[in-house]
Amino acid sequence: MNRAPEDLNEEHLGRAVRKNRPKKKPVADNPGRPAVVINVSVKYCMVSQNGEVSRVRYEIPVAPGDEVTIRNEKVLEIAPRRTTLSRTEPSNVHKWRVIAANIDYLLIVAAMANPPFRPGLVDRYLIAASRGGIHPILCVNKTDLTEDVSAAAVFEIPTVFCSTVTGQGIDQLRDMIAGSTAVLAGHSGVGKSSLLNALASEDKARIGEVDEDTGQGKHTTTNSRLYELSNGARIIDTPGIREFGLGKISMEEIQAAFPEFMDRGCRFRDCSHRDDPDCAVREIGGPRYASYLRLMGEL
Ligand SMILES: Nc1nc2c(ncn2[C@@H]2O[C@H](COP(=O)(O)OP(=O)(O)OP(=O)(O)O)[C@@H](O)[C@H]2O)c(=O)[nH]1
Ligand SMILES: [Mg+2]
Ligand SMILES: [Zn+2]
Repeated sequence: MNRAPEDLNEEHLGRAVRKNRPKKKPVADNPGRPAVVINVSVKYCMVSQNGEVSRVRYEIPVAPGDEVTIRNEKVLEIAPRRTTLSRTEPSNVHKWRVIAANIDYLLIVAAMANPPFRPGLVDRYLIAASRGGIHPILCVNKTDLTEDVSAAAVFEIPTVFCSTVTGQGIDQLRDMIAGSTAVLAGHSGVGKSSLLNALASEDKARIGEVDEDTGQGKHTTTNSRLYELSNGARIIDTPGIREFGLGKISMEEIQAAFPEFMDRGCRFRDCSHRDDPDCAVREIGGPRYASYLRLMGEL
């Protein structure tokens, strides 16, 4: 009977072969310890093991939310990522950056005023969420500043109207993400860190103030960081951005982002909703249609 070489056991190997075999690495002695990445800087990252935070080196690129194994104060390996939120670098559209890993919810934070609402960014986050397998939740913050939230009520995704001033929506949002990992994303100044502070109110003593004071009376987040809440939620606060680079977008991705256009009764089933005749979507128009045209313009 022929045996594959790996079937051969010790008795089948000559003495010389046995002697020259590489020594076993002492892996069994120190298998490493599991941890979650909370914050990344050059060469080093902060990791948490059941709330105990330490600083370790890494060579394989890591992102907040990564489940890693640590050995000898170094990241040994990263577990396969369940989900990722990624975008292209502002300076290089071919270079991808993983913003966060293993996230369940993308909290797209927007304000109706100060700064003004920009639907284009929400559209882009929705495509990123769909690509990354993450559930989006639109958080319309600063509702204390304006009564009219109609511009934000057009998205067919779970939406929470909230205010860190009046406390509106905070309990609802906390319940929605309990036991999950969520990432706060949006323009600078919309209130991401304020929402984190409000959501983490019970953990304040442990977490401390989230913001970093820039010394100019302004608190701007400069580095993403994961926070562990007592309700089991993990929240990643990220710096505000102007643009969200998506790389190349496909027609299918855009159409999937506008499910409400499916059954509007266009003459053609494969209507592009641009210049096809008898297009009901074009006829109805509105802010979602404007969003659609904006994204189609990028194809
Ligand atoms: N009126 C009002 N102001 C708010 C609310 N939430 C936050 N703010 C204020 O908005 C400003 C920006 O809030 P931040 O939480 O720092 O915003 P951010 O999204 O984390 O900003 P970056 O870190 O720069 O991305 C601060 O002055 C907050 O006090 C709110 O619900 N209502
Ligand atoms: Mg912030
Ligand atoms: Zn159409």
